[in-house]
Amino acid sequence: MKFLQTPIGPVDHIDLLTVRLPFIQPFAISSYAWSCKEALLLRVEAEGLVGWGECVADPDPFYAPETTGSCRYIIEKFLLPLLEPGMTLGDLSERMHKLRGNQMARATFENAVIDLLAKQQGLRLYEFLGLPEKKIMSGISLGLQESPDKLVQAVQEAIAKGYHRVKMKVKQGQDVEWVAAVRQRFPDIPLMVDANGDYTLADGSRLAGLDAFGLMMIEQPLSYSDIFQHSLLQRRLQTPLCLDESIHSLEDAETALALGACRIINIKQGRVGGLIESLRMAELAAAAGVPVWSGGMDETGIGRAVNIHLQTAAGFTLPGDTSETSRYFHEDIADPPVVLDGEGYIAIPPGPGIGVEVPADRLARYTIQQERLYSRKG
Ligand code: OSB
Ligand code: MG
Repeated sequence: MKFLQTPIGPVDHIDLLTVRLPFIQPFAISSYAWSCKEALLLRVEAEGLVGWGECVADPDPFYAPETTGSCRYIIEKFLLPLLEPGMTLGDLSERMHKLRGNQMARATFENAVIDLLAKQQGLRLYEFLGLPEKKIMSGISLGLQESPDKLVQAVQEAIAKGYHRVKMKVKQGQDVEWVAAVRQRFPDIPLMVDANGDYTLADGSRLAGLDAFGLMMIEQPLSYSDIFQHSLLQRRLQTPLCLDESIHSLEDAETALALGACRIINIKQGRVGGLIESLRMAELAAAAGVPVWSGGMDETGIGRAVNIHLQTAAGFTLPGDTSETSRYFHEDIADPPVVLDGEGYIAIPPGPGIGVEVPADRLARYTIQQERLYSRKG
């Protein structure tokens, strides 16, 4: 990773914004339902160039322990003070690694700095990371639906759009029969489920009932903090397990692979502390012959762009959860929006750095709080 040697120059301003964008429809998983996207945005400015970092933490701890509140605190008190002019990106990354946990906060800061450095070099993010250009496969994550009919309808729309695979959320009491309804109508589509930790090992036979449907994988069936029990479950199932919530670092990925707790890993750059850790994990998985894919946190166009660039890395051989902007938002804060081409692929956004722009009027419309955390001139 040669880009780790890039020196970080002086920064003029650092601002932390909170944005709130209404969802077109609520997004429900087994543990919670969100009706809007509320996120922290970190804006790092130097000589007129702006690096953006979107924090994937929610205001609540129902997907992960981190929250917008905890991330704000960690960024301000423990991350920004690490920055010293003249240090390299690798130095900063090493210092950030001394913080325990708080991966979402770390990713926010790292992403903003990397975006700024790429823009200063006039490089697109994937180029800065030393990755090759490629078209990105698309996938959609359908939240829990009101009825099997509505679910089948939503799958129908996703397939018509050209998505390369469909993920459906499941939970206790809303699983096998719902998957059966989709499979009956679409026997061959690449299909997977995500339980967001709603089951225990005692539900093993229920989960084994999913083996009949030729799913690509079952994502995070057991607790958000478990790896070992997933390894016991995996032995009882034919369907590959995929871990999301319980993987926060390269070491977690090593543990999961060593135990056989999953055969696929969902890499969310925001959940694992950023792009650098994500690339290490992708390398580890590729060496082990384990496919990875990029998850999403229903990000605005800023985080979505980062996820797109990341998927140019080797190892990302499965479609991720990057879906079109228009299925979440009437209007996003970033341009251009994510759209699928005629074959269901996603293009890498065109500009330097993350490649999307954040028009000031658009941003102002959705900003509910803003704070200057640092200014060089006092
Ligand atoms: O488990 O992958 C998940 C959204 C919020 C919290 C957790 C998850 C998700 C998604 C949506 O599945 C992915 C996306 O469309 O960005
Ligand atoms: Mg998931």
